[in-house]
Amino acid sequence: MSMTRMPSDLGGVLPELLGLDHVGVAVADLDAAITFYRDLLGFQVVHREDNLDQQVSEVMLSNREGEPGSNQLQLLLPFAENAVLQRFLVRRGGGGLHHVAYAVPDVRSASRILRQCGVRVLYDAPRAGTRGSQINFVHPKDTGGVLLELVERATGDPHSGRANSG
Ligand code: V0V
Ligand code: CO
Repeated sequence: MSMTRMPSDLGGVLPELLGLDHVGVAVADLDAAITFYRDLLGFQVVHREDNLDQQVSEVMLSNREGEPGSNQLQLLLPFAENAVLQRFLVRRGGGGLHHVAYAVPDVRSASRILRQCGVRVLYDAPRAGTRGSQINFVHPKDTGGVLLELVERATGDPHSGRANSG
């Protein structure tokens, strides 16, 4: 970890962290992974999307379809030209835990606060994430080894706990 300022110096960081949004798992075979999580563990596929910006095919699964935004697992199959994720797959022997995503009400402000703490937030401006969300990432070398994603869910997203909680 290489934080230059600790949260206590700033009077508390991310007071409105909404909780876990999803866990991202990189896979080399999407169908095999879906079969495992759906048929063995009882997850349901709740969303599929090709994200051209991130160069991944994504499948979101959940085992609590009625509960908005909870217990989500994101399977990621990199496009062939996604060199970074392809490298990750090779290093992890064909797949592995890739990132943990947290929901925040405002990804710009969350990114700014984290940057003020000295951690590397990857994008200057948020980018397009799943289901119309806006996302940013914190470098795994600044989090203790886990790539951290920040997600601002789209307004009205039926899976958004915030939108549903009024
Ligand atoms: C790389 N490293 C990781 C890692 N990826 N460590 C933990 N978790 C990961 N996911 C480590 C790697 O083992 C090396 O450690 C070091 O970082 C440099 O590796 P690299 O192969 O040279 O990787 P980089 O630095 O080129 O790229 C790593 C970053 C890249 C994090 C910068 O993955 C990135 O830009 N990620 C953000 C975008 C993304 O991940 N998109 C896919 C999800 P050693 O060997 O030096 O110790 S898209 C998504 O979630 C969406 C759309 C959504 O949720 O809506
Ligand atoms: Co993600």
